[in-house]
Amino acid sequence: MEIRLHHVDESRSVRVLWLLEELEVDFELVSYDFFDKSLRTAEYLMLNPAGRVPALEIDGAVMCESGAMIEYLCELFPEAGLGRPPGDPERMEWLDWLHYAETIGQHCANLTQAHVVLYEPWMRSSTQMSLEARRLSKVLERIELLLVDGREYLMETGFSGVDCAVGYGVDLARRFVRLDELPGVAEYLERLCARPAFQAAQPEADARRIYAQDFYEVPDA
Ligand SMILES: N[C@@H](CCC(=O)N[C@@H](CS)C(=O)NCC(=O)O)C(=O)O
Repeated sequence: MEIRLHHVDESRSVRVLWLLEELEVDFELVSYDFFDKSLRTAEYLMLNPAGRVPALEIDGAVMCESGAMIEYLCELFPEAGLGRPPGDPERMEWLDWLHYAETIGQHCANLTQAHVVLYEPWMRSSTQMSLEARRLSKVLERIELLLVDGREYLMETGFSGVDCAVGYGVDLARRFVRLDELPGVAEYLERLCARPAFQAAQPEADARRIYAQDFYEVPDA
């Protein structure tokens, strides 16, 4: 089987790169720069007409949604035990968290646009940035509530593909929201960061990053 992942460091394609590392399968990685318009070339738009990452090729067929990629890859490699297939008691919960990753993702994307892309103060609104940060913090509370009883990962039975989806969002959210008041989330993130597959999905030391800062304060807030 030929698997090729089209990827930008620190973008949503990290979810899929991390999962592929967890699955320990062979794949080819094609990297792009977030800022240089390489996602807008005719060649890339043939793969994903929306000009977004990730794009995932599996034996020549292309997928363009990271959540669907996670579900599909977990089904392709069931022996890894990272999915919760139909009939599994955790199936409903697993799917719910898989899609919740985009509830986190939308706020992270809005905050990234405001702090990183709209770099001139006149382009952005601190009211909107502050609101987005508060909404992101609220969304993380759902994870805090789940982990409060000592659960280590989102599924009670252990680490799974949804931790790659949601965990990527938590790792990004910490750049916009202080985790001091979400100790369960902070510990969850530490647990995820310690995983070799998570580390393998991080940028090389000299890579051009989307995020130059560890934390982004809301200006004039
Ligand atoms: N729902 C999609 C969102 C993909 C997406 O928006 N990716 C962003 C990076 S996180 C992107 O490619 N942005 C580049 C652009 O908009 O030009 C997914 O989860 O795969």
